[in-house]
Amino acid sequence: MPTMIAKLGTLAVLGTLAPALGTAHDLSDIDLAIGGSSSWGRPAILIAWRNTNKVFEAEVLVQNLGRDPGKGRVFIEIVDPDGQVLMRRPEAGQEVEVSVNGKDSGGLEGELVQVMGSPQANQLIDRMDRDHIPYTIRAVIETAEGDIDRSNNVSGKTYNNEARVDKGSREQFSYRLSNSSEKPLSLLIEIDSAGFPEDWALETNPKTGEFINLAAGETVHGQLAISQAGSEFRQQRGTLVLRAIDVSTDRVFDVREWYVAADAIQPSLDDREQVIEVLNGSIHVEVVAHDPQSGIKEASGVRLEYSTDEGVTYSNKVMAYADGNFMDPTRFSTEIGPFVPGTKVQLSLSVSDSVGNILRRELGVKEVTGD
Ligand SMILES: [Ca+2]
Ligand SMILES: [Ca+2]
Repeated sequence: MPTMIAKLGTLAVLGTLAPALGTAHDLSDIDLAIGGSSSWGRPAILIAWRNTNKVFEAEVLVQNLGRDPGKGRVFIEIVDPDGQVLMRRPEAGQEVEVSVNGKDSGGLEGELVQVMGSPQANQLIDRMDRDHIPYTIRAVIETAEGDIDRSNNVSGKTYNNEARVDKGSREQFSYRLSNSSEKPLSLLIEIDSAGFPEDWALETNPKTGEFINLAAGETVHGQLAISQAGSEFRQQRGTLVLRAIDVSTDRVFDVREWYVAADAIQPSLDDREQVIEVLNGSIHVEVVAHDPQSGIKEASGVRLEYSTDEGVTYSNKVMAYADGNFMDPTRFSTEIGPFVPGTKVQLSLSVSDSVGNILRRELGVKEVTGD
Protein backbone atom coordinates (compact mmCIF):
# COMPACT_ATOMS: atom_id res chain seq x y z
CA MET A 1 0.00 0.00 0.00
CA PRO A 2 2.37 2.73 -1.15
CA THR A 3 -0.30 5.45 -0.88
CA MET A 4 -0.84 4.68 2.76
CA ILE A 5 2.85 4.81 3.52
CA ALA A 6 3.18 8.17 1.78
CA LYS A 7 0.27 9.56 3.79
CA LEU A 8 1.68 8.29 7.04
CA GLY A 9 4.99 9.85 6.09
CA THR A 10 3.37 13.23 5.49
CA LEU A 11 1.48 13.07 8.75
CA ALA A 12 4.61 12.23 10.63
CA VAL A 13 6.38 15.28 9.18
CA LEU A 14 3.47 17.56 10.01
CA GLY A 15 3.38 16.08 13.48
CA THR A 16 7.00 17.06 14.09
CA LEU A 17 6.59 20.60 12.81
CA ALA A 18 3.29 21.36 14.49
CA PRO A 19 4.56 22.03 18.03
CA ALA A 20 7.19 24.51 16.82
CA LEU A 21 4.62 26.51 14.86
CA GLY A 22 1.69 26.20 17.21
CA THR A 23 2.93 26.43 20.78
CA ALA A 24 1.71 29.58 22.50
CA HIS A 25 5.04 30.54 24.10
CA ASP A 26 7.07 30.09 20.91
CA LEU A 27 5.31 31.42 17.83
CA SER A 28 8.48 32.45 16.10
CA ASP A 29 9.57 31.13 12.74
CA ILE A 30 12.94 32.80 12.34
CA ASP A 31 15.81 31.44 10.30
CA LEU A 32 18.63 33.91 9.82
CA ALA A 33 21.32 32.68 7.44
CA ILE A 34 24.46 33.88 5.69
CA GLY A 35 23.24 34.22 2.11
CA GLY A 36 24.63 33.28 -1.24
CA SER A 37 25.29 35.63 -4.13
CA SER A 38 22.92 35.08 -7.05
CA SER A 39 25.27 36.68 -9.58
CA TRP A 40 28.22 34.55 -8.58
CA GLY A 41 27.05 31.44 -6.77
CA ARG A 42 29.58 31.95 -3.97
CA PRO A 43 28.69 32.80 -0.38
CA ALA A 44 27.81 36.50 -0.29
CA ILE A 45 30.83 37.70 1.66
CA LEU A 46 32.93 40.32 -0.09
CA ILE A 47 36.09 42.02 1.05
CA ALA A 48 35.85 45.72 0.31
CA TRP A 49 38.04 48.74 0.97
CA ARG A 50 35.37 51.38 0.82
CA ASN A 51 36.35 53.77 3.54
CA THR A 52 38.87 56.56 3.20
CA ASN A 53 41.53 54.89 5.37
CA LYS A 54 41.55 51.88 3.02
CA VAL A 55 40.84 49.56 5.92
CA PHE A 56 38.87 46.66 4.61
CA GLU A 57 35.21 46.16 5.26
CA ALA A 58 33.54 42.84 4.70
CA GLU A 59 30.10 42.94 3.15
CA VAL A 60 27.94 40.08 4.40
CA LEU A 61 24.44 39.24 3.16
CA VAL A 62 22.11 38.09 5.96
CA GLN A 63 18.88 36.43 4.84
CA ASN A 64 15.84 35.33 6.79
CA LEU A 65 14.35 32.06 5.55
CA GLY A 66 11.65 32.10 8.23
CA ARG A 67 8.28 33.89 8.21
CA ASP A 68 8.87 36.15 11.20
CA PRO A 69 11.29 39.08 11.47
CA GLY A 70 14.49 38.27 13.31
CA LYS A 71 17.42 40.08 14.90
CA GLY A 72 20.99 39.06 15.24
CA ARG A 73 24.64 40.07 15.49
CA VAL A 74 27.23 39.61 12.76
CA PHE A 75 30.98 39.17 12.94
CA ILE A 76 33.69 37.76 10.72
CA GLU A 77 36.72 35.62 11.45
CA ILE A 78 39.94 35.07 9.52
CA VAL A 79 40.71 31.37 9.82
CA ASP A 80 43.89 29.43 9.00
CA PRO A 81 43.97 26.06 7.14
CA ASP A 82 43.63 24.15 10.46
CA GLY A 83 40.48 26.03 11.39
CA GLN A 84 42.22 28.19 14.01
CA VAL A 85 40.84 31.71 14.26
CA LEU A 86 43.65 34.20 13.56
CA MET A 87 41.53 37.31 13.97
CA ARG A 88 37.95 38.26 14.69
CA ARG A 89 36.27 41.52 13.61
CA PRO A 90 34.74 43.35 15.30
CA GLU A 91 36.01 42.37 18.74
CA ALA A 92 33.72 40.24 20.89
CA GLY A 93 30.88 42.36 22.25
CA GLN A 94 31.06 44.86 19.34
CA GLU A 95 29.27 42.73 16.73
CA VAL A 96 27.17 44.49 14.10
CA GLU A 97 23.44 44.30 14.85
CA VAL A 98 21.01 43.50 12.06
CA SER A 99 17.23 43.11 11.76
CA VAL A 100 15.85 41.12 8.84
CA ASN A 101 12.19 40.93 7.85
CA GLY A 102 10.46 37.61 7.30
CA LYS A 103 11.08 35.77 4.04
CA ASP A 104 7.97 37.12 2.32
CA SER A 105 8.70 40.77 3.25
CA GLY A 106 12.26 41.10 1.99
CA GLY A 107 13.96 38.46 4.09
CA LEU A 108 14.96 36.38 1.09
CA GLU A 109 16.63 39.40 -0.54
CA GLY A 110 18.28 39.93 2.83
CA GLU A 111 20.20 42.78 4.43
CA LEU A 112 23.76 43.70 3.52
CA VAL A 113 25.83 44.15 6.67
CA GLN A 114 29.19 45.94 6.64
CA VAL A 115 31.78 44.71 9.07
CA MET A 116 34.84 46.90 9.62
CA GLY A 117 38.26 45.32 9.44
CA SER A 118 41.37 46.90 10.91
CA PRO A 119 44.85 47.80 9.66
CA GLN A 120 46.11 44.58 11.31
CA ALA A 121 43.48 42.54 9.48
CA ASN A 122 44.54 44.20 6.19
CA GLN A 123 48.17 43.26 6.85
CA LEU A 124 47.25 39.70 7.77
CA ILE A 125 45.25 39.15 4.59
CA ASP A 126 47.83 40.86 2.43
CA ARG A 127 50.65 38.77 3.91
CA MET A 128 48.76 35.49 3.40
CA ASP A 129 47.99 36.49 -0.18
CA ARG A 130 51.66 37.23 -0.84
CA ASP A 131 52.66 33.90 0.73
CA HIS A 132 49.81 32.01 -1.02
CA ILE A 133 48.59 30.60 2.29
CA PRO A 134 44.98 29.39 2.11
CA TYR A 135 42.66 31.12 4.56
CA THR A 136 38.95 31.36 5.10
CA ILE A 137 36.93 34.49 5.78
CA ARG A 138 34.12 33.15 7.92
CA ALA A 139 30.95 35.15 8.55
CA VAL A 140 28.71 34.36 11.51
CA ILE A 141 25.17 35.52 12.28
CA GLU A 142 24.21 34.92 15.91
CA THR A 143 20.44 35.10 16.07
CA ALA A 144 19.08 36.88 19.15
CA GLU A 145 16.48 34.18 19.74
CA GLY A 146 14.53 31.39 18.13
CA ASP A 147 16.59 30.44 15.09
CA ILE A 148 15.02 27.23 13.78
CA ASP A 149 18.09 26.12 11.79
CA ARG A 150 21.51 27.00 13.14
CA SER A 151 23.42 25.03 10.51
CA ASN A 152 23.19 27.94 8.04
CA ASN A 153 24.35 30.67 10.44
CA VAL A 154 27.99 30.37 9.44
CA SER A 155 29.42 30.52 5.97
CA GLY A 156 32.82 31.26 4.55
CA LYS A 157 34.95 31.84 1.53
CA THR A 158 38.34 30.20 1.22
CA TYR A 159 41.11 31.89 -0.73
CA ASN A 160 44.43 30.87 -2.27
CA ASN A 161 43.33 27.38 -3.28
CA GLU A 162 43.73 25.85 -6.71
CA ALA A 163 40.65 27.13 -8.54
CA ARG A 164 41.33 26.23 -12.16
CA VAL A 165 39.58 23.34 -13.88
CA ASP A 166 40.87 22.23 -17.27
CA LYS A 167 39.46 19.74 -19.71
CA GLY A 168 40.20 16.25 -18.43
CA SER A 169 41.85 17.54 -15.26
CA ARG A 170 41.29 16.28 -11.74
CA GLU A 171 41.58 18.92 -9.03
CA GLN A 172 41.76 18.30 -5.33
CA PHE A 173 41.05 20.38 -2.25
CA SER A 174 42.43 19.10 1.06
CA TYR A 175 41.34 20.33 4.43
CA ARG A 176 42.02 19.65 8.08
CA LEU A 177 39.60 19.76 10.97
CA SER A 178 41.16 19.99 14.43
CA ASN A 179 39.71 19.46 17.86
CA SER A 180 41.73 21.84 20.01
CA SER A 181 39.41 21.34 22.98
CA GLU A 182 39.93 18.90 25.83
CA LYS A 183 36.75 16.96 25.10
CA PRO A 184 35.86 14.51 22.34
CA LEU A 185 34.02 16.05 19.42
CA SER A 186 31.46 14.53 17.08
CA LEU A 187 31.01 16.28 13.74
CA LEU A 188 28.45 15.85 10.97
CA ILE A 189 29.90 16.62 7.54
CA GLU A 190 27.63 18.51 5.13
CA ILE A 191 28.81 19.33 1.62
CA ASP A 192 26.63 21.82 -0.22
CA SER A 193 27.05 21.39 -3.97
CA ALA A 194 23.98 23.34 -5.11
CA GLY A 195 24.71 24.97 -8.45
CA PHE A 196 27.72 22.79 -9.16
CA PRO A 197 28.12 21.94 -12.89
CA GLU A 198 26.40 18.61 -13.58
CA ASP A 199 29.07 17.23 -15.88
CA TRP A 200 31.81 17.62 -13.28
CA ALA A 201 32.32 14.46 -11.26
CA LEU A 202 32.61 15.06 -7.54
CA GLU A 203 34.31 12.77 -5.02
CA THR A 204 34.51 13.61 -1.35
CA ASN A 205 36.07 11.86 1.61
CA PRO A 206 34.34 11.93 4.03
CA LYS A 207 31.00 12.09 2.23
CA THR A 208 28.14 14.41 3.03
CA GLY A 209 26.03 13.01 5.88
CA GLU A 210 28.95 11.12 7.46
CA PHE A 211 30.00 11.58 11.07
CA ILE A 212 33.56 12.11 12.29
CA ASN A 213 34.61 11.56 15.89
CA LEU A 214 37.64 13.49 17.04
CA ALA A 215 39.40 12.85 20.33
CA ALA A 216 40.77 15.83 22.25
CA GLY A 217 43.66 17.30 20.29
CA GLU A 218 43.01 15.13 17.24
CA THR A 219 43.14 16.36 13.63
CA VAL A 220 41.44 14.73 10.66
CA HIS A 221 42.20 15.25 6.96
CA GLY A 222 39.52 15.40 4.31
CA GLN A 223 39.45 15.81 0.55
CA LEU A 224 37.18 17.14 -2.12
CA ALA A 225 38.00 16.25 -5.72
CA ILE A 226 36.44 17.15 -9.03
CA SER A 227 37.12 16.05 -12.56
CA GLN A 228 35.86 17.18 -15.90
CA ALA A 229 36.81 13.96 -17.68
CA GLY A 230 35.63 13.45 -21.20
CA SER A 231 33.47 16.51 -21.54
CA GLU A 232 33.96 19.50 -23.80
CA PHE A 233 35.78 22.47 -22.34
CA ARG A 234 33.13 24.96 -21.42
CA GLN A 235 33.36 28.14 -19.38
CA GLN A 236 31.73 27.01 -16.13
CA ARG A 237 32.13 27.57 -12.43
CA GLY A 238 30.91 26.10 -9.20
CA THR A 239 31.22 26.32 -5.45
CA LEU A 240 31.36 23.61 -2.80
CA VAL A 241 30.75 24.61 0.78
CA LEU A 242 31.82 22.13 3.43
CA ARG A 243 30.30 22.48 6.87
CA ALA A 244 31.25 20.47 9.93
CA ILE A 245 28.36 20.60 12.39
CA ASP A 246 29.03 19.98 16.09
CA VAL A 247 26.49 17.26 16.82
CA SER A 248 26.22 18.15 20.52
CA THR A 249 25.19 21.78 19.88
CA ASP A 250 23.84 21.72 16.28
CA ARG A 251 26.14 24.66 15.54
CA VAL A 252 28.64 25.00 12.72
CA PHE A 253 32.06 24.02 14.04
CA ASP A 254 33.97 24.85 10.88
CA VAL A 255 33.36 25.80 7.27
CA ARG A 256 35.47 25.74 4.09
CA GLU A 257 34.63 26.81 0.61
CA TRP A 258 36.08 25.63 -2.67
CA TYR A 259 35.41 27.82 -5.67
CA VAL A 260 36.45 26.39 -9.02
CA ALA A 261 36.06 27.58 -12.58
CA ALA A 262 36.91 26.47 -16.08
CA ASP A 263 38.18 29.77 -17.40
CA ALA A 264 40.87 30.36 -20.00
CA ILE A 265 40.15 34.03 -20.64
CA GLN A 266 42.08 36.99 -19.24
CA PRO A 267 40.32 39.76 -17.33
CA SER A 268 39.51 42.93 -19.31
CA LEU A 269 40.08 46.61 -18.60
CA ASP A 270 37.83 49.46 -19.60
CA ASP A 271 40.29 51.98 -21.09
CA ARG A 272 37.72 54.81 -20.99
CA GLU A 273 37.60 54.57 -17.19
CA GLN A 274 41.35 54.68 -16.62
CA VAL A 275 42.65 57.59 -14.51
CA ILE A 276 46.33 58.40 -13.90
CA GLU A 277 46.98 61.77 -12.31
CA VAL A 278 49.55 63.47 -10.13
CA LEU A 279 48.21 65.03 -6.94
CA ASN A 280 50.61 66.78 -4.52
CA GLY A 281 53.56 64.68 -5.65
CA SER A 282 51.64 61.39 -5.43
CA ILE A 283 50.24 59.42 -8.33
CA HIS A 284 46.59 58.44 -8.19
CA VAL A 285 45.54 55.51 -10.38
CA GLU A 286 42.04 54.23 -10.98
CA VAL A 287 41.01 51.34 -13.24
CA VAL A 288 37.84 49.42 -14.02
CA ALA A 289 38.30 45.69 -14.62
CA HIS A 290 35.93 42.81 -15.15
CA ASP A 291 35.99 39.09 -15.61
CA PRO A 292 32.61 37.49 -16.33
CA GLN A 293 33.97 33.90 -16.29
CA SER A 294 35.51 33.48 -12.84
CA GLY A 295 35.66 36.99 -11.37
CA ILE A 296 38.61 39.26 -10.62
CA LYS A 297 40.60 37.66 -7.82
CA GLU A 298 39.37 39.21 -4.61
CA ALA A 299 41.61 40.98 -2.10
CA SER A 300 44.78 41.20 -4.18
CA GLY A 301 43.75 40.61 -7.80
CA VAL A 302 44.71 44.06 -9.10
CA ARG A 303 48.26 45.27 -8.49
CA LEU A 304 49.99 48.44 -9.59
CA GLU A 305 53.70 47.90 -10.22
CA TYR A 306 55.99 50.89 -10.40
CA SER A 307 59.63 51.67 -10.98
CA THR A 308 61.59 54.85 -10.36
CA ASP A 309 64.83 53.50 -11.92
CA GLU A 310 63.68 52.97 -15.50
CA GLY A 311 62.39 49.47 -14.89
CA VAL A 312 65.45 47.96 -13.15
CA THR A 313 63.51 47.34 -9.90
CA TYR A 314 59.79 47.41 -9.25
CA SER A 315 57.65 47.94 -6.18
CA ASN A 316 54.03 46.95 -6.18
CA LYS A 317 50.86 47.88 -4.39
CA VAL A 318 47.55 46.08 -4.22
CA MET A 319 44.84 48.31 -5.63
CA ALA A 320 41.86 48.86 -3.36
CA TYR A 321 38.41 47.68 -4.37
CA ALA A 322 36.03 50.64 -4.69
CA ASP A 323 32.78 49.23 -6.08
CA GLY A 324 31.44 46.38 -8.17
CA ASN A 325 31.02 42.63 -7.72
CA PHE A 326 34.30 41.43 -9.31
CA MET A 327 32.52 39.83 -12.31
CA ASP A 328 30.85 42.92 -13.77
CA PRO A 329 32.92 46.11 -14.22
CA THR A 330 34.57 46.74 -10.86
CA ARG A 331 36.53 49.82 -9.87
CA PHE A 332 39.91 49.74 -8.15
CA SER A 333 42.05 52.64 -7.02
CA THR A 334 45.34 53.37 -5.32
CA GLU A 335 47.81 56.12 -4.65
CA ILE A 336 51.61 55.83 -4.65
CA GLY A 337 54.20 58.34 -3.49
CA PRO A 338 54.82 61.11 -2.69
CA PHE A 339 57.81 61.30 -5.01
CA VAL A 340 60.49 63.99 -5.31
CA PRO A 341 59.49 66.47 -8.06
CA GLY A 342 61.02 65.44 -11.37
CA THR A 343 60.83 61.70 -10.61
CA LYS A 344 59.85 59.64 -13.63
CA VAL A 345 57.67 56.74 -12.54
CA GLN A 346 57.19 53.78 -14.84
CA LEU A 347 53.78 52.19 -14.24
CA SER A 348 52.40 48.80 -15.07
CA LEU A 349 49.31 46.92 -14.04
CA SER A 350 48.66 43.25 -13.33
CA VAL A 351 45.06 42.02 -13.14
CA SER A 352 44.36 38.42 -12.15
CA ASP A 353 41.10 36.50 -12.26
CA SER A 354 40.16 33.88 -9.66
CA VAL A 355 41.86 31.02 -11.50
CA GLY A 356 45.07 32.89 -12.30
CA ASN A 357 44.66 34.22 -15.85
CA ILE A 358 46.64 37.46 -15.79
CA LEU A 359 46.30 40.58 -17.88
CA ARG A 360 49.39 42.80 -17.91
CA ARG A 361 49.16 46.35 -19.11
CA GLU A 362 51.95 48.90 -19.43
CA LEU A 363 50.64 52.29 -18.31
CA GLY A 364 53.68 54.26 -19.47
CA VAL A 365 55.86 56.77 -17.62
CA LYS A 366 54.42 59.52 -15.47
CA GLU A 367 56.61 62.44 -14.46
CA VAL A 368 55.92 63.92 -11.05
CA THR A 369 55.78 67.67 -11.40
CA GLY A 370 56.73 70.16 -8.68
CA ASP A 371 53.94 72.08 -6.94
CA1 LIG B 1 19.58 29.97 10.70
CA1 LIG C 1 38.65 34.96 -16.80
